[in-house]
Amino acid sequence: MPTAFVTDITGQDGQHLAEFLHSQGYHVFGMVKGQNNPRVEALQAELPFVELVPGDLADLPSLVAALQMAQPDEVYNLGAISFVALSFSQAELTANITGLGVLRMLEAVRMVGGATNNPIRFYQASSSEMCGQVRETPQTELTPFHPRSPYGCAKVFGHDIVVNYRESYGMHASSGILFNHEGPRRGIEFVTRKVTNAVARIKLGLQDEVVLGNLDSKRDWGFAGDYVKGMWLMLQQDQPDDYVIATHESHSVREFAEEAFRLVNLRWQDFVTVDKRFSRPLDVNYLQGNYTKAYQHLGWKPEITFNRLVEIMVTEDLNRWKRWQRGEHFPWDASHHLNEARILTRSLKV
Ligand code: GDR
Repeated sequence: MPTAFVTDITGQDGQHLAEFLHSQGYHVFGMVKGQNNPRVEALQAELPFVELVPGDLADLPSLVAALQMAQPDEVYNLGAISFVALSFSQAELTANITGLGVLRMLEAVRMVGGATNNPIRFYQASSSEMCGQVRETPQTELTPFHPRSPYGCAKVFGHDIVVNYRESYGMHASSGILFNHEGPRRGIEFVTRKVTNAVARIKLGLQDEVVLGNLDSKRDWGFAGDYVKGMWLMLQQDQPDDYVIATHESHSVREFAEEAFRLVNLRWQDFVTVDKRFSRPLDVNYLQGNYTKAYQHLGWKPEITFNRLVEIMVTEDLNRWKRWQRGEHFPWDASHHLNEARILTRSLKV
Protein backbone atom coordinates (compact mmCIF):
# COMPACT_ATOMS: atom_id res chain seq x y z
CA MET A 1 0.00 0.00 0.00
CA PRO A 2 1.56 3.36 -1.00
CA THR A 3 1.78 5.98 1.72
CA ALA A 4 1.16 9.70 1.33
CA PHE A 5 1.88 12.54 3.73
CA VAL A 6 -0.18 15.74 3.33
CA THR A 7 0.34 19.10 5.04
CA ASP A 8 -2.75 21.26 5.68
CA ILE A 9 -4.91 18.16 5.65
CA THR A 10 -7.82 20.14 7.16
CA GLY A 11 -7.92 22.65 4.28
CA GLN A 12 -10.07 22.40 1.17
CA ASP A 13 -7.37 20.78 -0.96
CA GLY A 14 -6.16 18.52 1.83
CA GLN A 15 -9.62 17.03 2.19
CA HIS A 16 -10.12 16.51 -1.54
CA LEU A 17 -6.65 15.06 -1.92
CA ALA A 18 -7.07 12.72 1.06
CA GLU A 19 -10.33 11.40 -0.40
CA PHE A 20 -8.74 10.92 -3.80
CA LEU A 21 -5.62 9.18 -2.47
CA HIS A 22 -7.75 6.94 -0.27
CA SER A 23 -9.78 5.95 -3.35
CA GLN A 24 -6.47 5.04 -5.04
CA GLY A 25 -5.56 2.70 -2.18
CA TYR A 26 -3.15 4.98 -0.30
CA HIS A 27 -2.51 5.07 3.41
CA VAL A 28 -2.92 8.80 4.11
CA PHE A 29 -1.11 10.68 6.88
CA GLY A 30 -2.23 14.26 7.50
CA MET A 31 -0.19 16.83 9.35
CA VAL A 32 -2.05 19.03 11.82
CA LYS A 33 -0.64 21.90 13.78
CA GLY A 34 -1.41 23.48 17.09
CA GLN A 35 -2.88 22.38 20.33
CA ASN A 36 -6.61 21.76 20.56
CA ASN A 37 -6.95 22.48 16.85
CA PRO A 38 -10.75 22.64 16.50
CA ARG A 39 -10.67 21.35 12.94
CA VAL A 40 -9.18 18.01 13.96
CA GLU A 41 -12.30 16.52 15.48
CA ALA A 42 -14.35 17.51 12.45
CA LEU A 43 -11.78 16.06 10.06
CA GLN A 44 -11.70 12.78 11.96
CA ALA A 45 -15.47 12.55 11.72
CA GLU A 46 -15.49 13.29 8.00
CA LEU A 47 -12.37 11.44 6.84
CA PRO A 48 -11.77 8.77 9.50
CA PHE A 49 -9.20 6.93 7.38
CA VAL A 50 -6.68 9.78 7.68
CA GLU A 51 -3.97 9.18 10.26
CA LEU A 52 -3.13 12.49 11.91
CA VAL A 53 0.42 13.48 12.80
CA PRO A 54 1.41 16.63 14.72
CA GLY A 55 3.78 19.04 13.00
CA ASP A 56 4.31 22.66 12.07
CA LEU A 57 5.90 24.19 8.97
CA ALA A 58 7.69 26.66 11.25
CA ASP A 59 9.44 23.85 13.12
CA LEU A 60 11.90 21.64 11.21
CA PRO A 61 12.37 19.01 13.96
CA SER A 62 8.61 18.47 14.04
CA LEU A 63 8.59 17.88 10.27
CA VAL A 64 11.43 15.37 10.51
CA ALA A 65 9.65 13.53 13.33
CA ALA A 66 6.38 13.50 11.36
CA LEU A 67 8.04 12.06 8.25
CA GLN A 68 9.96 9.51 10.30
CA MET A 69 6.70 8.32 11.72
CA ALA A 70 4.82 8.24 8.40
CA GLN A 71 7.66 6.91 6.18
CA PRO A 72 5.82 8.23 3.10
CA ASP A 73 6.35 7.47 -0.56
CA GLU A 74 4.87 10.84 -1.48
CA VAL A 75 4.75 14.19 0.32
CA TYR A 76 2.18 16.83 -0.68
CA ASN A 77 3.05 20.23 0.74
CA LEU A 78 -0.24 22.13 0.70
CA GLY A 79 0.38 24.04 3.94
CA ALA A 80 0.58 27.83 3.76
CA ILE A 81 -0.86 31.06 5.00
CA SER A 82 -3.10 31.00 1.96
CA PHE A 83 -5.34 34.05 2.27
CA VAL A 84 -3.73 36.69 0.07
CA ALA A 85 -5.43 39.64 1.81
CA LEU A 86 -4.11 38.51 5.20
CA SER A 87 -0.57 38.31 3.88
CA PHE A 88 -0.42 42.12 3.63
CA SER A 89 -0.93 42.47 7.38
CA GLN A 90 1.06 39.34 8.37
CA ALA A 91 3.85 39.51 5.83
CA GLU A 92 6.60 38.06 8.00
CA LEU A 93 4.47 35.13 9.12
CA THR A 94 3.52 34.50 5.51
CA ALA A 95 7.16 34.55 4.40
CA ASN A 96 8.00 32.12 7.19
CA ILE A 97 5.23 29.58 6.61
CA THR A 98 4.39 29.94 2.92
CA GLY A 99 8.00 30.52 1.83
CA LEU A 100 10.50 29.09 4.32
CA GLY A 101 8.08 26.29 5.22
CA VAL A 102 8.78 24.78 1.78
CA LEU A 103 12.52 24.83 2.44
CA ARG A 104 12.01 23.13 5.81
CA MET A 105 9.80 20.48 4.26
CA LEU A 106 12.38 19.77 1.54
CA GLU A 107 15.11 19.50 4.18
CA ALA A 108 12.97 17.15 6.24
CA VAL A 109 12.46 14.97 3.16
CA ARG A 110 16.22 14.91 2.59
CA MET A 111 16.93 14.04 6.21
CA VAL A 112 14.42 11.21 6.30
CA GLY A 113 14.77 9.90 2.72
CA GLY A 114 18.51 10.41 2.32
CA ALA A 115 20.78 12.97 0.67
CA THR A 116 21.17 10.88 -2.48
CA ASN A 117 18.74 8.65 -4.36
CA ASN A 118 15.96 9.93 -2.16
CA PRO A 119 12.90 7.75 -2.87
CA ILE A 120 10.35 10.24 -1.48
CA ARG A 121 8.45 12.16 -4.13
CA PHE A 122 7.54 15.75 -3.31
CA TYR A 123 4.69 17.98 -4.49
CA GLN A 124 4.66 21.72 -3.85
CA ALA A 125 1.48 23.79 -4.08
CA SER A 126 2.65 26.71 -6.18
CA SER A 127 0.17 29.38 -7.23
CA SER A 128 -1.02 31.57 -10.07
CA GLU A 129 -0.46 34.47 -7.65
CA MET A 130 3.22 34.17 -8.61
CA CYS A 131 2.29 35.50 -12.08
CA GLY A 132 0.70 38.54 -10.43
CA GLN A 133 0.95 41.49 -12.79
CA VAL A 134 0.89 39.19 -15.76
CA ARG A 135 3.48 39.60 -18.51
CA GLU A 136 1.52 37.51 -21.01
CA THR A 137 -1.91 35.92 -21.43
CA PRO A 138 -2.69 33.12 -20.99
CA GLN A 139 -0.05 32.25 -18.42
CA THR A 140 2.13 29.16 -18.81
CA GLU A 141 4.91 27.51 -16.82
CA LEU A 142 7.34 29.89 -18.56
CA THR A 143 5.52 33.16 -17.83
CA PRO A 144 7.87 35.38 -15.77
CA PHE A 145 6.78 35.92 -12.18
CA HIS A 146 5.71 39.34 -10.91
CA PRO A 147 3.96 38.73 -7.57
CA ARG A 148 1.71 41.45 -6.15
CA SER A 149 1.44 40.42 -2.48
CA PRO A 150 3.64 39.08 0.32
CA TYR A 151 1.82 35.78 -0.30
CA GLY A 152 2.81 35.81 -3.98
CA CYS A 153 6.42 36.65 -3.08
CA ALA A 154 6.57 33.79 -0.57
CA LYS A 155 5.12 31.37 -3.15
CA VAL A 156 7.79 32.43 -5.65
CA PHE A 157 10.47 31.55 -3.12
CA GLY A 158 8.79 28.19 -2.47
CA HIS A 159 8.58 27.50 -6.19
CA ASP A 160 12.20 28.46 -6.86
CA ILE A 161 13.58 26.45 -3.96
CA VAL A 162 11.79 23.35 -5.23
CA VAL A 163 13.44 23.80 -8.64
CA ASN A 164 16.75 24.34 -6.88
CA TYR A 165 16.51 21.19 -4.76
CA ARG A 166 15.42 19.20 -7.79
CA GLU A 167 18.42 20.40 -9.78
CA SER A 168 20.94 20.35 -6.91
CA TYR A 169 20.09 17.02 -5.32
CA GLY A 170 18.14 15.17 -7.99
CA MET A 171 15.02 15.10 -5.86
CA HIS A 172 11.74 14.03 -7.43
CA ALA A 173 10.16 17.39 -6.57
CA SER A 174 7.38 18.92 -8.68
CA SER A 175 5.27 22.06 -8.42
CA GLY A 176 1.71 22.56 -9.52
CA ILE A 177 1.05 26.17 -10.51
CA LEU A 178 -2.57 26.00 -9.50
CA PHE A 179 -4.96 28.72 -10.55
CA ASN A 180 -7.90 29.48 -8.25
CA HIS A 181 -9.80 26.35 -7.32
CA GLU A 182 -13.03 26.37 -5.43
CA GLY A 183 -15.90 24.24 -4.19
CA PRO A 184 -18.23 23.77 -1.22
CA ARG A 185 -15.24 23.14 1.05
CA ARG A 186 -13.70 26.53 0.29
CA GLY A 187 -13.20 28.80 3.31
CA ILE A 188 -15.65 31.66 3.66
CA GLU A 189 -12.90 34.29 3.46
CA PHE A 190 -12.37 33.57 -0.26
CA VAL A 191 -14.61 35.50 -2.60
CA THR A 192 -16.42 32.60 -4.32
CA ARG A 193 -17.59 30.93 -1.15
CA LYS A 194 -18.30 34.28 0.48
CA VAL A 195 -20.68 34.96 -2.40
CA THR A 196 -22.38 31.55 -2.59
CA ASN A 197 -22.84 31.40 1.16
CA ALA A 198 -24.35 34.89 1.10
CA VAL A 199 -26.61 34.03 -1.84
CA ALA A 200 -28.00 31.06 0.09
CA ARG A 201 -28.56 33.10 3.24
CA ILE A 202 -30.13 36.01 1.34
CA LYS A 203 -32.46 33.64 -0.50
CA LEU A 204 -33.55 32.13 2.83
CA GLY A 205 -34.04 35.52 4.46
CA LEU A 206 -31.08 35.18 6.84
CA GLN A 207 -29.09 38.10 5.47
CA ASP A 208 -29.72 41.35 3.53
CA GLU A 209 -26.55 42.02 1.58
CA VAL A 210 -23.00 40.96 0.88
CA VAL A 211 -20.15 43.46 0.98
CA LEU A 212 -17.32 42.87 -1.49
CA GLY A 213 -14.15 44.62 -2.69
CA ASN A 214 -12.78 44.66 -6.24
CA LEU A 215 -15.55 43.42 -8.58
CA ASP A 216 -13.46 43.86 -11.74
CA SER A 217 -10.81 41.40 -10.74
CA LYS A 218 -10.74 38.38 -13.08
CA ARG A 219 -9.79 34.86 -12.10
CA ASP A 220 -9.46 31.46 -13.75
CA TRP A 221 -11.72 29.48 -11.42
CA GLY A 222 -11.80 25.68 -11.45
CA PHE A 223 -13.07 22.92 -9.15
CA ALA A 224 -10.70 21.81 -6.36
CA GLY A 225 -11.78 18.17 -6.75
CA ASP A 226 -10.44 18.20 -10.33
CA TYR A 227 -7.19 19.88 -9.35
CA VAL A 228 -6.01 17.40 -6.72
CA LYS A 229 -5.88 14.70 -9.41
CA GLY A 230 -3.33 16.88 -11.21
CA MET A 231 -1.17 16.94 -8.07
CA TRP A 232 -1.17 13.16 -7.88
CA LEU A 233 -0.49 12.71 -11.59
CA MET A 234 2.63 14.89 -11.31
CA LEU A 235 4.12 12.50 -8.77
CA GLN A 236 3.39 9.45 -10.93
CA GLN A 237 5.69 10.67 -13.74
CA ASP A 238 9.21 9.34 -14.19
CA GLN A 239 10.60 12.88 -14.23
CA PRO A 240 9.65 15.71 -11.87
CA ASP A 241 8.49 18.96 -13.47
CA ASP A 242 6.24 22.01 -13.06
CA TYR A 243 2.72 22.23 -14.45
CA VAL A 244 -0.01 24.84 -14.76
CA ILE A 245 -3.37 23.50 -13.59
CA ALA A 246 -6.20 25.78 -14.75
CA THR A 247 -9.32 25.95 -16.94
CA HIS A 248 -8.16 28.49 -19.55
CA GLU A 249 -11.28 30.57 -18.80
CA SER A 250 -11.37 33.85 -16.95
CA HIS A 251 -14.35 35.50 -15.23
CA SER A 252 -14.71 38.62 -13.11
CA VAL A 253 -15.87 38.65 -9.49
CA ARG A 254 -18.94 40.50 -10.81
CA GLU A 255 -19.70 37.66 -13.24
CA PHE A 256 -19.36 35.11 -10.47
CA ALA A 257 -21.81 37.06 -8.29
CA GLU A 258 -24.20 37.56 -11.21
CA GLU A 259 -24.31 33.84 -11.94
CA ALA A 260 -24.68 32.86 -8.27
CA PHE A 261 -27.63 35.22 -7.70
CA ARG A 262 -29.19 34.27 -11.05
CA LEU A 263 -29.37 30.65 -9.91
CA VAL A 264 -31.78 31.63 -7.12
CA ASN A 265 -33.69 34.11 -9.31
CA LEU A 266 -32.26 37.23 -7.71
CA ARG A 267 -30.43 40.22 -9.21
CA TRP A 268 -26.91 40.64 -7.84
CA GLN A 269 -27.18 44.46 -8.12
CA ASP A 270 -29.89 44.43 -5.45
CA PHE A 271 -27.69 42.77 -2.82
CA VAL A 272 -24.00 43.39 -3.51
CA THR A 273 -22.38 46.49 -2.07
CA VAL A 274 -18.76 47.52 -2.36
CA ASP A 275 -16.53 48.60 0.49
CA LYS A 276 -12.84 49.49 0.24
CA ARG A 277 -12.24 47.46 3.39
CA PHE A 278 -12.25 44.39 1.15
CA SER A 279 -9.85 45.82 -1.43
CA ARG A 280 -6.15 45.04 -1.20
CA PRO A 281 -3.27 47.52 -1.27
CA LEU A 282 -2.37 45.87 -4.57
CA ASP A 283 -4.37 43.27 -6.47
CA VAL A 284 -3.86 40.82 -9.28
CA ASN A 285 -6.25 42.00 -11.98
CA TYR A 286 -6.32 39.21 -14.51
CA LEU A 287 -5.45 35.52 -14.48
CA GLN A 288 -5.99 32.92 -17.17
CA GLY A 289 -4.01 29.70 -17.20
CA ASN A 290 -2.87 27.58 -20.12
CA TYR A 291 -2.93 23.91 -19.05
CA THR A 292 -1.66 22.50 -22.36
CA LYS A 293 1.47 20.99 -20.78
CA ALA A 294 -0.54 19.22 -18.08
CA TYR A 295 -2.88 17.88 -20.74
CA GLN A 296 -0.09 16.68 -22.99
CA HIS A 297 2.18 15.17 -20.31
CA LEU A 298 -0.29 14.09 -17.62
CA GLY A 299 -3.51 13.66 -19.58
CA TRP A 300 -5.10 16.11 -17.14
CA LYS A 301 -7.94 18.46 -17.99
CA PRO A 302 -10.63 20.18 -15.94
CA GLU A 303 -14.01 18.43 -15.80
CA ILE A 304 -16.23 21.00 -14.05
CA THR A 305 -17.16 24.16 -15.98
CA PHE A 306 -17.50 27.62 -14.48
CA ASN A 307 -21.33 27.57 -14.48
CA ARG A 308 -21.43 24.09 -12.97
CA LEU A 309 -18.97 25.13 -10.27
CA VAL A 310 -21.14 28.06 -9.22
CA GLU A 311 -24.19 25.80 -9.24
CA ILE A 312 -22.52 23.16 -7.06
CA MET A 313 -21.47 25.78 -4.52
CA VAL A 314 -24.81 27.62 -4.37
CA THR A 315 -26.74 24.35 -4.11
CA GLU A 316 -24.55 23.06 -1.30
CA ASP A 317 -24.78 26.31 0.66
CA LEU A 318 -28.56 26.42 0.23
CA ASN A 319 -28.82 22.87 1.54
CA ARG A 320 -26.61 23.62 4.51
CA TRP A 321 -28.62 26.66 5.60
CA LYS A 322 -31.94 24.89 4.99
CA ARG A 323 -30.80 22.10 7.28
CA TRP A 324 -29.80 24.70 9.82
CA GLN A 325 -33.21 26.37 9.57
CA ARG A 326 -34.89 23.01 10.20
CA GLY A 327 -32.88 22.79 13.39
CA GLU A 328 -30.78 19.93 12.16
CA HIS A 329 -27.23 19.47 13.26
CA PHE A 330 -25.23 22.44 12.03
CA PRO A 331 -22.74 21.39 9.39
CA TRP A 332 -19.63 21.34 11.52
CA ASP A 333 -17.53 19.76 8.84
CA ALA A 334 -13.82 20.25 8.78
CA SER A 335 -13.40 23.28 6.59
CA HIS A 336 -16.39 25.25 7.74
CA HIS A 337 -16.24 24.79 11.45
CA LEU A 338 -14.32 27.94 12.26
CA ASN A 339 -15.65 30.09 9.48
CA GLU A 340 -19.29 29.40 10.02
CA ALA A 341 -18.95 29.91 13.73
CA ARG A 342 -17.49 33.28 12.89
CA ILE A 343 -20.38 34.08 10.57
CA LEU A 344 -22.90 33.31 13.22
CA THR A 345 -21.26 35.57 15.73
CA ARG A 346 -20.24 38.42 13.46
CA SER A 347 -23.05 38.35 10.90
CA LEU A 348 -20.89 37.71 7.88
CA LYS A 349 -18.55 40.67 8.04
CA VAL A 350 -15.75 38.50 6.70
P1 GDR B 1 -7.09 34.91 -4.47
O1 GDR B 1 -8.55 34.49 -3.93
O2 GDR B 1 -6.58 36.11 -3.79
O3 GDR B 1 -7.17 34.96 -5.96
O4 GDR B 1 -6.19 33.67 -4.01
P2 GDR B 1 -9.73 35.36 -3.29
O5 GDR B 1 -10.96 34.56 -3.49
O6 GDR B 1 -9.41 35.80 -1.90
O7 GDR B 1 -9.77 36.71 -4.20
C1 GDR B 1 -10.09 36.66 -5.58
C2 GDR B 1 -10.31 38.07 -6.09
O8 GDR B 1 -11.56 38.55 -5.59
C3 GDR B 1 -11.39 39.89 -5.17
N1 GDR B 1 -12.41 40.23 -4.17
C4 GDR B 1 -12.51 39.70 -2.96
N2 GDR B 1 -11.79 38.73 -2.36
C5 GDR B 1 -12.15 38.36 -1.11
N3 GDR B 1 -11.46 37.38 -0.52
N4 GDR B 1 -13.20 38.95 -0.43
C6 GDR B 1 -13.94 39.94 -1.00
O9 GDR B 1 -14.87 40.46 -0.39
C7 GDR B 1 -13.60 40.33 -2.33
N5 GDR B 1 -14.10 41.23 -3.21
C8 GDR B 1 -13.39 41.16 -4.31
C9 GDR B 1 -9.97 39.93 -4.63
O10 GDR B 1 -9.50 41.26 -4.52
C10 GDR B 1 -9.26 39.09 -5.68
O11 GDR B 1 -8.90 39.89 -6.75
C11 GDR B 1 -6.64 32.34 -3.99
C12 GDR B 1 -6.05 31.67 -2.74
O12 GDR B 1 -6.62 30.39 -2.59
C13 GDR B 1 -4.55 31.53 -2.85
O13 GDR B 1 -4.06 30.82 -1.72
C14 GDR B 1 -4.23 30.77 -4.14
O14 GDR B 1 -2.84 30.62 -4.29
C15 GDR B 1 -4.82 31.50 -5.32
O15 GDR B 1 -6.23 31.64 -5.14
C16 GDR B 1 -4.58 30.73 -6.62
